[in-house]
This record gives sequence, C-alpha cells and structure tokens, in this order.
Amino acid sequence: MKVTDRWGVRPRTQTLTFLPRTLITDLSMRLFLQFILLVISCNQLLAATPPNVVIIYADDLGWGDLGCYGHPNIRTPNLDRMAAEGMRFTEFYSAAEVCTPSRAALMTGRYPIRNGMCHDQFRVLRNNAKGGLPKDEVTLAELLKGRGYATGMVGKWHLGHLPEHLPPQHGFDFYFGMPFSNDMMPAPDAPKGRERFFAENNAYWRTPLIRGTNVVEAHPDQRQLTRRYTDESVKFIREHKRRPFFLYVAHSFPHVPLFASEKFYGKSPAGLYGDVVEEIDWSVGELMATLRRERLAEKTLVIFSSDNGPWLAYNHHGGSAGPLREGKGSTWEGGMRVPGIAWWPGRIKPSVQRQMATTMDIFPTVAKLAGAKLPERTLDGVDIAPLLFGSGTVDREAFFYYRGATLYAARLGPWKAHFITRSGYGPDKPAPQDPPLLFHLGEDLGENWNRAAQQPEVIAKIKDAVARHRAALQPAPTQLAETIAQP
Ligand SMILES: [Ca+2]
Repeated sequence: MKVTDRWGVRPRTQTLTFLPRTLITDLSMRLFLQFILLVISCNQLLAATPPNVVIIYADDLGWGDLGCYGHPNIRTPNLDRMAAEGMRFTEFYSAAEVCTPSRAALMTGRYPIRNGMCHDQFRVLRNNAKGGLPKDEVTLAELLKGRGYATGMVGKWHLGHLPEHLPPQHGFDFYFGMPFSNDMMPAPDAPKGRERFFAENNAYWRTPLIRGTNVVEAHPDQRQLTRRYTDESVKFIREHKRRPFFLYVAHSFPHVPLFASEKFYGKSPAGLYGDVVEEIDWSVGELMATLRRERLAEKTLVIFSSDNGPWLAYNHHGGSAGPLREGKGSTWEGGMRVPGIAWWPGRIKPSVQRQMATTMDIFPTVAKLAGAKLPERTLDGVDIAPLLFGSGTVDREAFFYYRGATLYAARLGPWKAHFITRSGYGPDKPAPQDPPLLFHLGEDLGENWNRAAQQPEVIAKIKDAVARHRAALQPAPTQLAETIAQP
C-alpha cells in the first residue's frame, strides 16, 4: 500500500471486524496527524505569546572570567550549562566602558551620548549626583509594562539615586537593590585608598539598600548581597509566573570591594575574585532552576552579560579579559567586549554565535518579541532575532566605541580603527592617532599589529561611517556633572 493511500480518509462503514489491522493503523495515523497539528498550533501560539524576559547583568565581569569563555580556575557550571543549551556570543559588546553609560544603553537601546548619561571627566554618576536617566527616555521596562508585563529589578541601578530617578520612576513595578556601586560610600573611618578595598572588611562600606524608593538598610552586609538578590529574584519569578514578566537582575559584583557569602568564601582556586564569580554562577543556577521548576523555561528568554570589562587596576581583585587587550574604562576590546549568553529552550538552538551583537540590541529585539511599538527616536541597537533564531544575519553598519562623551574608536566588519587611545585607569593622557591605528579583530584579537599603512581604503570607509554617525547625532546635555550639596 502506498503511503498516500494510508493517509486518505476512509469510509465510516469500515469496522474493526473486517479490517482490524488497517483500521488500527489508520486510527493511529489520524491520531498522529492530529497530534502533529496540535504541536504546530501550540508552537505557533507559543511564538505569538510574548515571552518572559530575564536579563542578568554582572558588574565588571571580564570576557575571560567564565568557564565557557575559557577561564581555567573559576568554576561556572551553571553559566556553562546556559551557554551549552543556548547561544554563546564571542563578539558581544557593552555600549560603554564603565557602569552608568553602559546601563543607560542597556535600558534604552541607545548610545549614552544621546541622553546625556556620559561625561569625559566624571565617567559615572557619583553618590552626590543630581542627575539621572532623563524622564523622556523610554526604558525597556516602560515598553514592556505597556504590553502588560510585570516588571521587576533587583540589584545595582546606577542611573540616578534620588527618588525621582530610581527604577520605579522608569517602569519597574518592583525594585530592591543598591542605587549605585558598592564602593561609592566608604565609611568615614575606613582606611584611604586601595588598602580599604583589599581589607575584606564590610564595616568599611556604606552603600545602602533600597526597596521601591526607600532606603531600608543603611549599612547592609555585602557578604549576603548576592544571596539576597537571588532570593528576591526567585520570589519575583514565582509571584509573576502567570503573566509575562520582565526581570532585570543587576549584580553588584564582581565590582570591588569583593564579598562572598560563607558558602563560597575561600573556596575558589581563583581566590576571592573566583569566590565572588562562583557565587554569581550559583545565583544564575537558582534562577534557571526556578524557571524549570515553574515550567517557564520554554516561555522565557534569559540573557546574561556584563556592563564592562574587568577592572584591571585592582590587581588580583580584578578579573580577566582573556586574550583581549586592556579592561574596564578603555575602548580597547577588553573594556567593552563582554560575555554574552542567550537562552530560550525550544527557540534558541545550542550554538556559538560569531557575529557581533551589543547590549543595545536587546531593546529592539525584545520589543519585537513582545509586540511592542518602538518609540519614535533614534535607536542604535538592531533586532538580532535573525541571529538568535538562526534565520539570517542582521543589518548593522558600524559599532562606535565611546569613552565618556568622546568617540575613541569604530568597528566596521572585522576592522577596528582607534582615533584616540588611552589606558582605562592609567596616568596617561588621551593620545590622538592620525592616521588611526587599524586592527583586524579576526586575525589579531589582542589588537597588537597596526595595519593602517596597508589598508588606507578600510580607514576611509570607517571614517565615512563615523562622519555619517556624527552628522545624525544630537548629543544631549550631560546628567553626570551637577551635584547636590551632600550625599
Ligand atoms: Ca561596571
């Protein structure tokens, strides 16, 4: 019998008495087909249902700090599993080299120069800053809230600490965390300088914990921070499992000063820095286990990344950018290329993604998945759904490396031109480069071999791209300079 005959609809007169085997086969096939149709329609329904979105953002975690990015001593089994089950990006970029501008870009999908969340001298919002993310910016939380999402944030905000700038004013229904970096309010009697950082003494630090817009603890025990952020995140997921939710978990670590809970302290072969990263890895594992337990895994896009590269100025308390040059604060690759992992079982295939992507891409990508209309303004991120779901490439002309409000470098395809160079935190002054230094990032990951003399036409193309970017750019007044009287 031909397959097509079997698949045909048989007359109802046929009964088990006459043709039992054929009919059983026929019934099985019909049931099988119905099952297939059900699976297809369920998949279509799932595809049409806005996914939950979880962004886990580490602070100052380097490109080379995870097992799945090649670190030999820091044990990160949960992030390694996330990478093995999802998509691990080799060329994932933060839009800035330090905290505040990086977070502004993540929340808005725009270079910080467009909303004033950068400054050449101050670099980040200080603990006496008056400014914050401008109210007329549209955050990812506001966008998703408008689509009926429950929105929660746990951890370090650093986009303005005054009540009018905190997460509840920017679309988050729930907030628990630190308003800025964990080193920004040292105790008055603490030792000065780096000794304070290496002392491993929680009494030296006073960055408060906030719930909603109220300070709930003035001197929290930072050794418990990662554990407490994890507990709050797990609780948020459980409480909102029946509707689409957006959860932004921004860990305070491995930004210095480093602290880990008793369970992790002194355990890593990589020292205290390893302890801290291994505790963050544990935290990721807890969130993933919660998603699985609550049967949310196939409805949830989880993205893990870091706000900038490792803070090399802190010696063994700083991380590693692996084969990349320099670290936090610089526009060399080590300052801005960071780990990037995307996970969504059933939608994202296990793979290594070698095309570039940036934290600014999350905004338009998630907006589309949620069926949200993009705000009418220039976005610098692009929809990376074709990369995530394997349907093609994305149309991205160039990537611009800003340090503060100044463009230092630009990347076009595999080529990167440095117009100004400077170490992240060294004493050196900005060094203009004319002609610019030119590196091929595919062949020369460490940016060691200047090819400018051989590739004048590549430099010309990059200069054109920079000129087009500048011509269309309207820098906003900075939010980072003005201060209040006292913190
Ligand atoms: Ca940072």
